Amino acid sequence: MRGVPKTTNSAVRAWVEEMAALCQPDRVHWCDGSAAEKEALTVDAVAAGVLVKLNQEKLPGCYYHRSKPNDVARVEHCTYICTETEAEAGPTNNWAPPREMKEKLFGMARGGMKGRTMYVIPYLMGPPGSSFAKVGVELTDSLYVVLNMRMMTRMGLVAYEQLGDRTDFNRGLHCMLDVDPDRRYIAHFPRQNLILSVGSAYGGNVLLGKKCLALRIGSYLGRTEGWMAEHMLILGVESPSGERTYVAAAFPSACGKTNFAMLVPPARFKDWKIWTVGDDIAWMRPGSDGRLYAINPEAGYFGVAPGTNSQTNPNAMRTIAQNTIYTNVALTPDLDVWWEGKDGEPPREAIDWQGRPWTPASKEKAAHPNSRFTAPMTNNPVLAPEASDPEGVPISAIIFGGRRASTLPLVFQTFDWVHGVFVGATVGSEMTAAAVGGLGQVRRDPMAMLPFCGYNMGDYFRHWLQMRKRLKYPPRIFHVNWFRKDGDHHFLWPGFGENMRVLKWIVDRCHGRANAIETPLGWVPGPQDIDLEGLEDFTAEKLQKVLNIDIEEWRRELLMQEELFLELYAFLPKELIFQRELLIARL
Ligand code: OXD
Ligand code: MN
Repeated sequence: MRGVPKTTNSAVRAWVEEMAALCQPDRVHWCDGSAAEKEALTVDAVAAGVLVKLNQEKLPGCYYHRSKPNDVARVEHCTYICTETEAEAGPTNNWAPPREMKEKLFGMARGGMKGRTMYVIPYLMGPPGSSFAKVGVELTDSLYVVLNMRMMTRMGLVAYEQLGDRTDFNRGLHCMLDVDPDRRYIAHFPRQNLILSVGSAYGGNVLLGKKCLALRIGSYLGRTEGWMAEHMLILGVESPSGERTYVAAAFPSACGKTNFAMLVPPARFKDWKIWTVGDDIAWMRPGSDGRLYAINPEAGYFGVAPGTNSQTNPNAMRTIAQNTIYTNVALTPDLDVWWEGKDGEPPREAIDWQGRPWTPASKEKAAHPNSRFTAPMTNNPVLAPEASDPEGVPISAIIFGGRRASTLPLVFQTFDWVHGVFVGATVGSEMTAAAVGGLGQVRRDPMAMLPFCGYNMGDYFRHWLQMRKRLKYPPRIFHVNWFRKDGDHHFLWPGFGENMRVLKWIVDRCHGRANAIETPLGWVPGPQDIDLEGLEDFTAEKLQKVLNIDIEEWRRELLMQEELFLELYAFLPKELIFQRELLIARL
């Protein structure tokens, strides 16, 4: 049965027909995105055991999901960029010839939905009516995907309205198959605007609007169309006088983008306000006034649960108190959820993320370190109304950052755009649980895009350099490190809401009203330039430590950076090699 098409767009209909003939589902369900549909599909998901209804008194509208233990994070080793040539994908991506990969994955999908339903998910990335926005159609056999995509994107008929009778939508096919890690592929075909995902049912591998379209395919389209798709949060800083300054920040996965995007200023800054535009992805393009404008293409948050509590992120706790899907956290006997680092005492007993009995005496964690919440952005009490502005917001500052126990100071400002691109290109970070493998090792993660750049990283740097020519008022570029530690492995900087102190310096620098000291790395705040009032136990000496630049550590850092540069050498813009020389000379 083919279901009733919810669009007259013949290219969409043809794509669904073709894929249904291939995958042979028993039914085709054309999603419309309505509230009634959500209700009905949620009932189906509970009946099928895909979702567990949580305690509705404590968590109204909330549900729980466990993925297979072999399927809990993004899988970079199974992620492919299938450009026409290997050089176009570049040395940091897995590549396979498009025809070969399509044959293989369509072969795997053949008959793969027998006995199942194929859901047709039309979705819009970006505000309706925005010239930034892109349409995708994801075909999936997972109800979990439908219900998550409904929060993470503007899903439903709105997407067909934006598309009209054009044919340039992203085609996405997702088949769970038997969720076998040996038969798992996330393949991107940028030239064809096509994504094929098989063998997974988890987050970034299967919610195709997010990493696959908004970043990998998006970055490729951005280069050809003259815009940028970046792994960045977007926030608005409102000063006591009502001035709003917008900032975009790129930190690698699970390094606190969601926390930063929802920051609650400490008492000292009570007249300041932070507004969230987005927490993970920014699409940016030059505006007619010469500034860089950004939208958040998403409509929800797929955030890391462990460590989220009313101290670290009170706005996230409010956001996920209703209408949220929790994945791979622990389940308590009264159908509440728990994770390491949640408020209060651990439950006396629980079911862990693998479905096994758990108590505080258990050796293993109750929640998977990469367990997640999915919530609509409209739940966020500090959602910026501009998040739905089709024009986006003008960006004054771009911030790069990583998780670094040493070497990188709390904050510095780069000398100019080209220097900023060099600093972004050399971002290093200790790996987290968001991707499989390598936990804790420092790896280079240029612009936090290493797992998400849909083409050659060297060309991506070149694109960044070229964007400067199209901007009359380029954003200032900064680098931050909230994670520096002392000799006893204690964090030197308190982080979270206190990051407001650093953010204020950044904003003031953008408006030309804060001082700084020139160092070999860039401009660094002097001892008086970060407001420490009300920050207990934080001395000027500690500030000096967290801002310190140690020349010996930097010599080692330069050698570590060399690793990436050697890998990319054949493709690197010479401006970056020159920036490296300049840094060596300054050091
Ligand atoms: C994410 C990630 O889920 O970066 O946002 O892994
Ligand atoms: Mn991310």
